Amino acid sequence: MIGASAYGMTTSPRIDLDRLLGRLDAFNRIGALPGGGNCRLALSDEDRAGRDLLVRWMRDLGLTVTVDAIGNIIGVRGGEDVAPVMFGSHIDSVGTGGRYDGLYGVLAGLETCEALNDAGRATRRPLALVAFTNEEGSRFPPYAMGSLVYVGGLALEEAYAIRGIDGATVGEELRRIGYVGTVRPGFLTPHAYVELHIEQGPILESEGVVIGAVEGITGLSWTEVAITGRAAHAGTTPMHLRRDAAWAAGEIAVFVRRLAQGMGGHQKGTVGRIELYPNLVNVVAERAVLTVDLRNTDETLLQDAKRQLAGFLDRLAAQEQVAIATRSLARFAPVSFPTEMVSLIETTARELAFSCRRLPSGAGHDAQMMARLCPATMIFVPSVGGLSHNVREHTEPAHLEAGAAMLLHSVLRLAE
Ligand code: HGY
Ligand code: MN
Ligand code: MN
Repeated sequence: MIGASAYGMTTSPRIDLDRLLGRLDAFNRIGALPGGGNCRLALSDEDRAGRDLLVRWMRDLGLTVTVDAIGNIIGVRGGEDVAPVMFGSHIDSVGTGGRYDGLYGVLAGLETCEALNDAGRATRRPLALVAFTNEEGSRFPPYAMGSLVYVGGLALEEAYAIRGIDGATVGEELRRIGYVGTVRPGFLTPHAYVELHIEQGPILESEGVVIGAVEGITGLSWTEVAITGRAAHAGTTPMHLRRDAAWAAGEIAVFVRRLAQGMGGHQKGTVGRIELYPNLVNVVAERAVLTVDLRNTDETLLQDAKRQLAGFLDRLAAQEQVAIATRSLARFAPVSFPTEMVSLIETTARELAFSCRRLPSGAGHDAQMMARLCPATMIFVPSVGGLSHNVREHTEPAHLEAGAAMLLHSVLRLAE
């Protein structure tokens, strides 16, 4: 086990890796995909089943469980009447989800509580383990919706009214799965927030480093682009007379890729969704709806990327004589975590004899929102091949154990 010397202490609480792996296996039977991986889209039946299991496990450990009005699940352990240390992540997944994105941070939090129970260890500050609603944002944008509502960045009624990609609203689905809590989101103001998560990128693995002390989270812009052209016959319509929405969508996907490659650095650009109408082999597409995901850790550069995209869409509309309408689905500035929180992770890693390096997060996380409410930071562990949002997502058990030990000891340090 990595950092075994750290466990020379006999009285301190210790992570039980088999118990953590057992919970990951049990939980990942919910929404399991035939070829491996998971699909637990936010507010789906699979999400409900996961929520029910988590609530049961929290109660089995003696946590006081609260569900707030946006469905965030918070289990509180002991402590005096002072601000709690909050930690956790999300249990919803993307459609081609792996076994660890979000879930690992929540179950390592549960393991942290059970390790403290086993050691009979009380803490001065209450421990608040949270699973935020709809972190992924794939079904209902924006991402990190539960934590955004929790910190007051999105009104509850606005969140309830958001219509997802399958036509249902957040409010309808939250009611349908029975997770509209009575408590106001934000009812607990944490002393600090720590989120353990897989890196989902290649850096830690490529450098052989076990722990990432996350300095901050990228800025992000999600835009829905609706293109209206003219349906026409694929065989009889001369090429110069076409108003081809599919062709315009393809041009945008190429532009976004080249924009990100041209800017370099931390700039990312992704066209993840394209829907065509009527989507038939012999009809020039009348409509296309696509999404553009732009990210940069530098807000000025992200604004520049957005400006370049807007200019390109204007030119394309004129050139192809199509109408192009855009709608913002999410827009968050980059966030830097307080130095003292990042240093806390580095100090804990040193004490546990884990290699550690600072790095930014290219993925969005609930910590980006919680940073508005209290001092926040994240702990990363390596992703094999840097792969995530892919059913083959994997992290080695020794690294899962290291991350959980980091969470346990970081939380303990903050709770005393
Ligand atoms: O999109 C993201 O970065 C996160 O996985 N929701
Ligand atoms: Mn995640
Ligand atoms: Mn994710």
